[in-house]
Amino acid sequence: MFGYALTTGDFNHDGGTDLAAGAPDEDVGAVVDAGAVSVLNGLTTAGQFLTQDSPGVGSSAEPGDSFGAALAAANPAPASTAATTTTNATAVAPPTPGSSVLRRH
Ligand SMILES: [Ca+2]
Ligand SMILES: [Ca+2]
Repeated sequence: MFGYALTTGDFNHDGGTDLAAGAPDEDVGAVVDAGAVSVLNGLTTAGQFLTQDSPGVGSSAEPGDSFGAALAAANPAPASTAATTTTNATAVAPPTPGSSVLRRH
């Protein structure tokens, strides 16, 4: 279910607000209900498709993970940002089951 959870933030620091949309019942390959998060850039047509298999997410896609069921945006000051991947938005360790935090860097 695309858009089950939504959050916004300027994840790539380009000045435009971006939209993150969770799809917790998305299958990742053969992994049922692993979940995924799509990040839509507000200024360009570029986007990202994140699953728990994506670099920097810190887990792997497993059945029933429901990644993207809840989303929160974290926008730390650039100087304090710890970039762990080359992607613009990184979903980090979920504070609660099924949730995820998108952190810009
Ligand atoms: Ca942006
Ligand atoms: Ca997992």
